[in-house]
Amino acid sequence: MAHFTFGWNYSVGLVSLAAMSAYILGLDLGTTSVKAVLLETVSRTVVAIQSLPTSSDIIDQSGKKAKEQDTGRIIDTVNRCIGLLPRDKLQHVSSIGLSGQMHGVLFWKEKRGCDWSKRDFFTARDTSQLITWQDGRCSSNFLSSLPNPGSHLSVATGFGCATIFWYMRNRPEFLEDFTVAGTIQDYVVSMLCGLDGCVMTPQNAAGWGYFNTSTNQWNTDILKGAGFPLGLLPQCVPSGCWAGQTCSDWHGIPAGTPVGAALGDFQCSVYSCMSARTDAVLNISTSAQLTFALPADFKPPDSPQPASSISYVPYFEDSYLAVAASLNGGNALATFVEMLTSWMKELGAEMSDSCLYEKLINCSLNQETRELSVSPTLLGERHDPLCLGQVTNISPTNLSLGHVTRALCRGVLHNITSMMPADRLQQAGVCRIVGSGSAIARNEVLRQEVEKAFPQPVVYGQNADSAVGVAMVLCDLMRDAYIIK
Ligand SMILES: *[C@@H]1O[C@H](CO)[C@@H](O)[C@H](O)[C@H]1NC(C)=O
Ligand SMILES: *[C@@H]1O[C@H](CO)[C@@H](O)[C@H](O)[C@H]1NC(C)=O
Ligand SMILES: *[C@@H]1O[C@H](CO)[C@@H](O)[C@H](O)[C@H]1NC(C)=O
Ligand SMILES: *[C@@H]1O[C@H](CO)[C@@H](O)[C@H](O)[C@H]1NC(C)=O
Ligand SMILES: CC(=O)N[C@H]1CO[C@H](CO)[C@@H](O)[C@@H]1O
Repeated sequence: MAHFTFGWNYSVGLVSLAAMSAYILGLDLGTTSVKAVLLETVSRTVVAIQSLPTSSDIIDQSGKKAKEQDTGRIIDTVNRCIGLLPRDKLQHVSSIGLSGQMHGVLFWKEKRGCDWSKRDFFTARDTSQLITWQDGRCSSNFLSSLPNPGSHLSVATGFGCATIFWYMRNRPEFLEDFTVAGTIQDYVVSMLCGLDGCVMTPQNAAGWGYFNTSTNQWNTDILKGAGFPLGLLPQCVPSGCWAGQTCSDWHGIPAGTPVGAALGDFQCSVYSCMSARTDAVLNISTSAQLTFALPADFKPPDSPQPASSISYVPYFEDSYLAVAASLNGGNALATFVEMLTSWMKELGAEMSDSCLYEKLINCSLNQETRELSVSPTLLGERHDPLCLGQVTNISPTNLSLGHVTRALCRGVLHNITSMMPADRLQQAGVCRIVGSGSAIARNEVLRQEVEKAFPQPVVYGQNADSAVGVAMVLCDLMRDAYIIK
């Protein structure tokens, strides 16, 4: 296997970068869609962007809460998406970076996992379906029967190693058909480079469970003791290194183009909008996440901390991101709008969701309310699904639409800051909050609440985007302007 690490004196990409005005192809394989971007290396700007839904979900007929996606359809979508990018630019792609949905696992056969015979694009062959991070087959009883991981991250249903354990115990014959396993983004890297096996970065490996991020090694002793098929574990390589070079022309991208080992979609999304180490990223779309980079000497705890609302995921080099992830974000506001729309329908006064949304923002923009309190945990809590949303401190004078909308937006912010308090950010040296995500972009009341919730200045800029992020990582590595160094 060709394997080049990024060194400061030696970089494959740099040679071709100097030779021509070049682009980096960033590709993100998400849960519902594929996105491809071309980043111009000199200006570090996005010059083309395409995204297509994968429509690859497989309906579960087992009644066992399986969540699988059709690998062939995902690969087909990747090819169609790349095919929509301008061909003249694809011919000048100097490197390719991939990120994608984490935790999931897909199996294939060594050397046989794809077919390049239809020149220019490959089709999946001899692979399993992708068992995604949303797979629910591992019950809590099943998970508690597994050995304790030698990792600071606990193992959950939908995590690659848990899924492999599930097959090992429930359908061992299924595993016999395969010799290699990886995430969907690792699979695409293997195929593009014609690798025999699979290489995986700590960003993706940590999401499978049973991976020690201090040593960057799988928990082989623990897994071996439990009879786990160790041969399916990918080879671990550093985040931000090459996996190999393309073994064939691909939509005009010349054979021999370097391909980075696949990264995690979350880390790349953070990378796309965290422009200084002292930034924290607050991302509110359907759900909400608040993230900052820990100092270089940070060491994660030596065992899983299931009660903690903050988790530590590997970033680049030996650094970590602290992450608070809440289930509650734009979905709480969307539910409120849907509720009002349906009430109005019942009352015989119809209005579109978008018009209603605008009016809600208008009427709460200058509305203050301190007493009325909304706890928007509509989906329950991860550890307590029955603890649902609440509205408290209702008084007759605080019940206008403006009051309620304002209180709801404040509740969304209160929820995420209760998981990662503003003090904690200050202690960590965070100087600025970068606001991102569709809910923040469209809702000025939410932005006002963000600005009230943090003493640091808030900026709204580049939206968090994994495909852009993975291209930026390669661009910065080649220019030696790697932020994390
Ligand atoms: C990771 O491995 C090192 C070296 O064996 C060990 O000291 C450490 O406790 C392990 N970390 C976890 C979280 O188990
Ligand atoms: C922002 O939210 C989107 C959608 O939920 C998610 O895919 C992405 O990873 C998030 N990024 C960050 C930096 O939190
Ligand atoms: C915030 O939401 C999370 C669920 O995502 C829940 O676990 C937590 O308890 C909530 N906190 C507050 C104060 O609402
Ligand atoms: C919102 O307020 C602005 C200015 O006060 C007004 O021009 C606009 O029509 C309002 N929008 C709605 C949907 O009421
Ligand atoms: C902002 C606002 O109207 N606050 C009122 C909410 O209700 C309490 C109790 O009735 C009042 O004291 C506040 O003035």
